[in-house]
Amino acid sequence: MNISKADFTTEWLKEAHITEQVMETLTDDSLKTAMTDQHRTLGHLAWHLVMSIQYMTMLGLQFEGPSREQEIPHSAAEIRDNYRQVRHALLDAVQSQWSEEDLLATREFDGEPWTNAAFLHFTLIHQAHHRGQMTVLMRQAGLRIPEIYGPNYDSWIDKGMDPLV
Ligand code: NI
Repeated sequence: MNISKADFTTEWLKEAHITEQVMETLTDDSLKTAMTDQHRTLGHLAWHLVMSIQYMTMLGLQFEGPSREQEIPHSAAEIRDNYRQVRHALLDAVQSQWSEEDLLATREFDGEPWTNAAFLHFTLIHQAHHRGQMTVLMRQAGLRIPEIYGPNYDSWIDKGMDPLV
């Protein structure tokens, strides 16, 4: 999907804000939570969202972020701070370094032609996908989930309503 800079900016500001709220809810202890020993931990998923933004530098965008070699932090605050930095850095880089024509530049990815705009769209969808995985693990870890796209169990309880099931 070819989105414009304005579309990306609007969506990214909303989506990254939600992700930041999710990151702010993480605790150090919760980072070890996983479905099984074979699956990614909550900390791993959170760090994956930081790094998948950082990987956009492979498309020629230049911005600061953690190095690929850096180990997954054991501190929820460190993951959150890195996310906060890199989510703003990506948007600044897109706005200042890419023209609308640059968004239509194509490169091969996995045997298919992808525009830079399609990578931006993917970044939005990919983040929502892993954020959904995170909220399940966060519930397992006993954390309260912030509202994502609307009220959830805890917010219904707060309002004295029966949670929808
Ligand atoms: Ni992924």
